[in-house]
Amino acid sequence: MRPRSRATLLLAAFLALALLLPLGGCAPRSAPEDTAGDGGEDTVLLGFSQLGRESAWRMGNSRDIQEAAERAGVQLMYDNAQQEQENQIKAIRSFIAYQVDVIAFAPIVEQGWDTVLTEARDAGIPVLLTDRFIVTEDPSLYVGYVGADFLAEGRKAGAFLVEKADREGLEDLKIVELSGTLSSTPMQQRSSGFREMIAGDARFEILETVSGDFLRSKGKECMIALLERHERIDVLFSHNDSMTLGAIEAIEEAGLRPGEDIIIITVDGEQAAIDLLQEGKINCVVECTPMLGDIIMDLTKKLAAGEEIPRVTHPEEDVFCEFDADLMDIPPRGY
Ligand code: GYE
Repeated sequence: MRPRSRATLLLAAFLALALLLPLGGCAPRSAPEDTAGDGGEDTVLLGFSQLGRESAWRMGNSRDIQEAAERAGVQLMYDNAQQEQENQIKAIRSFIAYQVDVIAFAPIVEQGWDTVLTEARDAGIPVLLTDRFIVTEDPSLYVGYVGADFLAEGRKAGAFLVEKADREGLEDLKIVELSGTLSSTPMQQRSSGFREMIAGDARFEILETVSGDFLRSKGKECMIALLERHERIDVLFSHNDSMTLGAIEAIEEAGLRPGEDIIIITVDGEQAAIDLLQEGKINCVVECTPMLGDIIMDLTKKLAAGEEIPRVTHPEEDVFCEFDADLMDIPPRGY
């Protein structure tokens, strides 16, 4: 049996005290309901492997998961893999050895998980994918996925560009794409969704796609190289805000005006990107929320209780762009 968390003990003490103290009425009081939902049970132990610290999105996601675990009274074993798949595999193995109730992880890439996930399944520990997908021939290696719909995000980015071209009568737009980590789900699906929306439309041409690995520093480096290689760039589609922030530095250092000389479309919605959207330096921000913690804790508790969970859970996500009437009223993003 695992030790109860402090929150559970405090709640139990509070309930015991509440039962002993009369609240003023004359009728005998019945026992209060267990509103926390975890009274009397063992604390649920969740092993979570985060992939790294590459972006503000990721930092926000890590913080949100840790805070949500506390709120939910879930005991969290947290490991950060510093951008290495090998470290994630090690962390998952240690969660298995520790016999956690549930394992969740954000897979850095899609391939290469079968062996370790088979070990988890053999140990009877349910595995929840968060944030990114894996590719496997054995779908029983994970019980569900919680995270964004990346294909939809790519489509929203493409739809914005089509709308911009329609509204302003733009033609012959030369596009460069800064992609995320190769072989990661958001990189592949954001690309596909975007291409789907502009396919067959002669107004658009993708000149080149380069990977900036979701990093601000690489976003800048790549943009410098792209500006050197291409005489004219009209549109930048960047797979995350961190790379976009780096690219904007490069664009400004080259004497160009982001948002005007180059249309900028980005994904995530971190505060710094929203600020630049409001300043006119970014034209469209497709939201991808890192706030997955509460959903993860909810699903974790269900799995620990042996309940079924949906195979796929997507959070609700928005798009913010220069055409929005309420552009200046976007609430603080928290990441
Ligand atoms: O867009 C990016 C990152 O997997 C959705 O990873 C995530 C992406 C996010 O670091 O900023």
